[in-house]
Amino acid sequence: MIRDRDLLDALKETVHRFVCERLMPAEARVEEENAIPADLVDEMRQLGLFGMSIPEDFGGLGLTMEEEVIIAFELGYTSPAFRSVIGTNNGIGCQGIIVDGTAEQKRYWLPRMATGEVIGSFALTEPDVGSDAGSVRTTAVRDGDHYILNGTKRYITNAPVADVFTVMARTGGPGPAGVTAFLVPRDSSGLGFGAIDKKMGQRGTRTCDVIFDNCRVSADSVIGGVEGQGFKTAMKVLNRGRLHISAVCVGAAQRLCDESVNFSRNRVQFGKPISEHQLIQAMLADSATETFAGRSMVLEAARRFDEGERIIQEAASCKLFCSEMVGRVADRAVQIHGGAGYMQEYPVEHFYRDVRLFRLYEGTSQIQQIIIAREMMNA
Ligand code: COS
Repeated sequence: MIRDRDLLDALKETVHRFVCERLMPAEARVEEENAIPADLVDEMRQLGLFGMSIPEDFGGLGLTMEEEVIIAFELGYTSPAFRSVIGTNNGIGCQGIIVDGTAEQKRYWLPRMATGEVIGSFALTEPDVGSDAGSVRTTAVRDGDHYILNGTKRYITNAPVADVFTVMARTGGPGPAGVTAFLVPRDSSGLGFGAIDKKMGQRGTRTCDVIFDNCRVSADSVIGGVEGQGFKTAMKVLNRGRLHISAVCVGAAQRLCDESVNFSRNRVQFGKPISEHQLIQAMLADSATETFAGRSMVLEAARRFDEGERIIQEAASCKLFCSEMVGRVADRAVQIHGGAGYMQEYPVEHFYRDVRLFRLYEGTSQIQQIIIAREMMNA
């Protein structure tokens, strides 16, 4: 749902200019330094990007899902690490509070998350729990007005800088019904962090273990105030997150198409630009077609999400198709660049590594297939 086309176009144009003029020129530096320059993070704050999907009542831009994916197409056009800085605040790091939080939790956390003063993070994955999210082993035991948490969360995006964590921990019996979601502030006693992970790509985005060693949080940090709802909260957060990630994949695919067209126009072989060779054109055409398909399905699913439809299957289909699609597009982009595509001076080299993550996080491609098939059987 688009509430005001002119306003959205203005925001899209502002983000487009910011991406082209400020973020793209900094991509090589981010690769080199494995960090996002602080002045760019400040500019993202000023543009309101930390609060894109936080409701206006709490100081955010309150974008609908359709509006959000249109902006995510733009953000996906540059290194995914830039989007990741704001990603957890708009997505998995704050959506638990938005969808299931108490009025007090929303009032306390969301306004500061919307400005980027507070960074949120989402802690579900564990050393022995990834795809089987209902089996979390981190425990939370009630102790008077508090809970005591013990366990380890793994590969947690933005954990090194986050101020508050949405943590799924076990308060009850086995399986999804025994999982409760907590809001754990960084300064909680007994909260520790592992070394920063050394990743294949997405340099500039930091992940690490989050370790709970008799970590003490107040009882009112249970999201929604009810035990046993944490798995469902996580699933609702992921339904939305999967649409957002799909849009980022489309943005990256568009960039890879544009880089490929640009390179192939300038690279001369056999006496003419390689863009005039039909085997190169075939690769360009396949990439453009798949990008268009991804864009169309994400827009359609986002529209239906805004209309209140159950889009579990569609969100999983978007995540499956778009994350696999951008992998194919990145592969072709490297192929079109030839040996140059393997060199770090061309952006396709880091995109090739960066986009690999999209098929893994917020549910692997195989998990999306399972979700899609289950929804088909249950229809
Ligand atoms: N949206 C809303 N509710 C959902 C849901 C979704 N996508 N998926 C499951 N639920 C609900 C179910 O309806 C069920 O509710 P009831 O108890 O009222 O019937 C409850 O949650 C338990 O669901 P289910 O029995 O399907 O749980 P499973 O353990 O079988 O779930 C999957 C399996 C694969 C769906 C789940 O573990 C999953 O999504 N795993 C991937 C996790 C992931 O993305 N990890 C990445 C790390 S986070 S960056």
